[in-house]
Amino acid sequence: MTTLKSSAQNDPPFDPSAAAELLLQRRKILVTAHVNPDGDALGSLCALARICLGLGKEVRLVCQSEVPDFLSWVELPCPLYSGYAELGGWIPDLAVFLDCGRPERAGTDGKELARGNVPPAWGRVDILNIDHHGDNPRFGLVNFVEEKAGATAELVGLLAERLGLALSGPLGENIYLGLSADSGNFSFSSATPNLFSMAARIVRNGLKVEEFIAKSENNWSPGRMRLWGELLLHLRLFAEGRVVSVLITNDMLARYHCKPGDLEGLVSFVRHLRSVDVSLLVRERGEGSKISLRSMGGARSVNVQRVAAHLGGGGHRSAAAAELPLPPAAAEKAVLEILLPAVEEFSAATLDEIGDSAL
Ligand SMILES: [Mn+2]
Repeated sequence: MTTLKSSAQNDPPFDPSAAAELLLQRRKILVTAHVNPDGDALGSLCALARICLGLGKEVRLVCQSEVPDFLSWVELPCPLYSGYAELGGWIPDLAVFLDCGRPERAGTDGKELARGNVPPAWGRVDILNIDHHGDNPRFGLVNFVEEKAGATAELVGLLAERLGLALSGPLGENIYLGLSADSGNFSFSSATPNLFSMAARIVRNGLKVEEFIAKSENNWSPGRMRLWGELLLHLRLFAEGRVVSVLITNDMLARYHCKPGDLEGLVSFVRHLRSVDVSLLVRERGEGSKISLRSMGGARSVNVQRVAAHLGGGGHRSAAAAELPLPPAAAEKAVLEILLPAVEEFSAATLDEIGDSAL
């Protein structure tokens, strides 16, 4: 007899009950997500607002940066504020942090709130922390933090269902956005059976996949396409092609009338190269640079979270980022100094493994 087993099937189910209970107890809910929101952050943000509104709560959405162009098609359920100062006399009795591996990912307001520094009239504001970053320091009163969740939206979806809300209509679409964004359109190792079955429930509830892709993916500007063309033309390979690096300056963005959001997906795209174990994107930002790293995913991948952590950043095993106070070329050099030995080490370890299993 053959027994089929997979680690994913054996994962314990994620339990949203403590998060659901806390949400039910509170009335005025502030919901925030990380700066420079991606599909998971914005999808989770909108979904959580819809959950709160569905429960008859008052809700305010706060994100310290604008909705990027590539997500401008997402319909917000209520206004999005850029900071607590804009909330006027409105005082929350709960703050929900979404997709924030650290409180400061929500910007300065989020960082101060987590430290207990809030406007004097507010008093104490408890935090519900919903996230899937392994290095999340569990800064909430309730922490619904599951590293094995493929997206924060997966956790928000479970929370909605626990509260009796079906994942359909705009709520279903918001969750689907988060699931597809963080799983690379269902292609990374984060595309787990649980994530697929939630996506299937949403499709069963009426989401039209083709229409979703038409508005979420097939919406590039000519400038964005040409920018990618130039960047791909000049990508560089290191460690016998196991590392690919793309460097972007503000001048290049300006030349093609592009914004940083137009780079969304590029760091994953260059992994299409056959030889590549890790992709690196270095982008000029302010006085310094933002670096993003992706590895192939899975248990046998290079752990880029560790590389990012060396540089003061964080993230997941196969997707991580950091900010460096260096111009792009110097930032790339600093990353490669840590990354290349890690890739060499990984190759040696993998060869050992293959050698062992061949015996
Ligand atoms: Mn996420």
